Amino acid sequence: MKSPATNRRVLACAATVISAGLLLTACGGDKSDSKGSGAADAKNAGSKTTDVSVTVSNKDCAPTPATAPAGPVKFTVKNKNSAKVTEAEVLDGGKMLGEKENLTPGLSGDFTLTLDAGSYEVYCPGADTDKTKFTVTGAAKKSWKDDPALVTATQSYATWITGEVKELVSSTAEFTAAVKSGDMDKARTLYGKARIHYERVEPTAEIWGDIDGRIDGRADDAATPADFTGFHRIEQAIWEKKSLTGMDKLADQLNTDVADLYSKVQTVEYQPAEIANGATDLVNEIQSSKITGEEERYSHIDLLDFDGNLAGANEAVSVLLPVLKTKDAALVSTLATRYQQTADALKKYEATPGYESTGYVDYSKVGKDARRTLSQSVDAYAEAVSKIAGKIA
Ligand SMILES: [Cu+2]
Repeated sequence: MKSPATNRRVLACAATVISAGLLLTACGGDKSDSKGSGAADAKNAGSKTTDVSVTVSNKDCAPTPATAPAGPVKFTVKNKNSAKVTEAEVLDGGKMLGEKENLTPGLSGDFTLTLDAGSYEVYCPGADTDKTKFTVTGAAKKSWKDDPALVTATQSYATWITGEVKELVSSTAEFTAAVKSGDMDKARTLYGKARIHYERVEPTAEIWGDIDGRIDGRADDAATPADFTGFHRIEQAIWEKKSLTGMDKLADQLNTDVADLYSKVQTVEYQPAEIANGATDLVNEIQSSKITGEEERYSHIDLLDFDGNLAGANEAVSVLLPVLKTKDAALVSTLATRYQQTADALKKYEATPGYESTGYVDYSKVGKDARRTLSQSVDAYAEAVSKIAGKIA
């Protein structure tokens, strides 16, 4: 089950992006397996959408109908009266392609996926029968793998992600060593050095459900105080409680969790539309949890996270540019302009060495109007980034 931390973030995105439910997903190691596209993409723009309804209940979440022809499938999820089953996800071999969540009794919502022939599952955590098979029939479509430029794009993205997570592992080791030795000053400046690597790759970490919650969850997401772990738990100890007592175990667990992430990212194969959706997620992250100051509420190093999210989005966009140029040159130039405007807006807050050596000022000192200006440039960039997935698939 996904972490509440992730739930809240996805919910925060839902207002701004249609593809909010589409986290960056990955298909397994089987190279011959071409099914499972995570995005409502352009290649099927002409084909008819199949409507599938899913009612979540304490008992199950069986889809009706249980089969669909390959192409766009719109899942409408309803919760009539279940207090404990409030979401439904579509899984491909255990990996989530799309979802609708936070459906309290009486609520409904939908998401659309373009699905290739194959066997999927509709999953509703908490129900007696929590998984029901969903079959997509028809021939497998022409694959993006036939386009060498897209293959190159996905490979360079994978290489970049792996490199970032490797640095996450080493910078987290340095940070947690300072925490365990009780060196408060060192811990304060090493915190951001590790955080930025996580913020660059966050949508990838979200592929594996609760790993993101363990590493990056917030106090208000945790079901019990013991469930509040990871970076933000230690952040709270440093900046709010001003004591590192009891942090040893949490530091060890954080190292284990980022090492786990590192071993997982080395097995991922990305799809082009998913890289594009990951970029959208990152830009929306800036809007929903950095501009608000929500994420780094104790340390106020939000501008560094902003930098990380923006760099992660820009990397995802960059690997797709060679292909995008051949499809929509105007969008490419809009992206470049709006990225630059966002980067320039952030640059205004650069400082050397900066607050807690982050290279930026203390975000709690950035006023309301200034935050609004930042938010406007992020919004414009997000709007352009959200168009990429439909162009490259
Ligand atoms: Cu985060």
